[in-house]
Amino acid sequence: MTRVFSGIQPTGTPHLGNWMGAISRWAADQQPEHLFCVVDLHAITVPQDPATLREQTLNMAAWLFAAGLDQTVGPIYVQSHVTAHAELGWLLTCSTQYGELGRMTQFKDKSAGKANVGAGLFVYPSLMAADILLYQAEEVPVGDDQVQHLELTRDIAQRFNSRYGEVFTIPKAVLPKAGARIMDLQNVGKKMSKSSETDAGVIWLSDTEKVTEKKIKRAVTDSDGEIRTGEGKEGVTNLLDLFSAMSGRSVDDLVSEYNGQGYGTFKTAIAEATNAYLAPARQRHAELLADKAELTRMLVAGAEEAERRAAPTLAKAKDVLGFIARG
Ligand code: ATP
Ligand code: LTN
Repeated sequence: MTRVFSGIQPTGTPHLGNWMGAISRWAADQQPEHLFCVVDLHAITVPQDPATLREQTLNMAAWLFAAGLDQTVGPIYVQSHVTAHAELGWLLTCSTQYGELGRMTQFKDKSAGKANVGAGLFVYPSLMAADILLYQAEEVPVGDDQVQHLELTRDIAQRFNSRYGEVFTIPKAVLPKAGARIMDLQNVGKKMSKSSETDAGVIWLSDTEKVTEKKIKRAVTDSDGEIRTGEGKEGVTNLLDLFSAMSGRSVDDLVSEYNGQGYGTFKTAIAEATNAYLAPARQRHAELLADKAELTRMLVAGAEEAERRAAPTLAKAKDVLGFIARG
């Protein structure tokens, strides 16, 4: 049984990229050794309104359960409920080099042009390393934007192990075959992102069916009318990737069915497939959010189990660093 950990930030509502690259895949093969976390400590690396953060954390947790993740199979929880994350995060920050953090593209993107950049945004990857290493995770299912953070996590773990002894398992990123990087429907040069400026390019899981359809029909393509991948076909390729991830059919299979039918027919088929695909989760999400006390209770149960699993590694890391045991 492979140990798995992954996390998602409660910043904004999730979109189809998060769903394809992360949430739906986590649910597809959930096992008892898998942990999934709403990483609220990571969210505060950029300013957050407290009431909004509280609401979005529950909202994101509800999407995880709506995807089919089951608290009775393995822990689903909120990062700030398990203090070991912050504690190991600090220990690992002290084993991470300034130069390594400065090279992270996510940091460069999120700090570019900002006058006040919090130190938390800079040390974000050390906390992410702690999330993963705390549970001796072997695999981390993520979209491809997180591969660089995973490489750094491996370097931090290897450095710590060679200096203090074998404490951490060296994890690896696992990317989905389709949907690892869904692009913005209006700006195909950028990944679909919670922090996108153009609402029209992002399909929010919370969008109505009508809005979903409209956004797909307006997705940027090109003028040659051919449904295939290749140079200059970024918009169509993105739609094919999305369709493939949702339907489980190969891109080649979709090309042979739809090429020659025109973009209108192709987009209508994708819009219908998307709405049909998301319908059960959208419904379940609304039901879960209607009982916030129950949702919170489920998350606390997940946190208690996660805490139990995290304790031995945290204790070992503190011991090898030379901290005096409390007895
Ligand atoms: P933000 O814009 O706030 O950085 P985000 O949209 O990148 O948010 P995250 O919370 O950083 O979302 O990512 C959660 C998970 O979703 C990660 O595993 C990430 O790799 C994946 N993911 C994010 N965007 C995409 C995308 N466009 N396609 C596929 N996977 C994605
Ligand atoms: N950095 C990730 C979110 C994240 C994460 C993690 C993902 C925080 N900790 C641990 C996997 C494992 C993001 O921005 N998507």
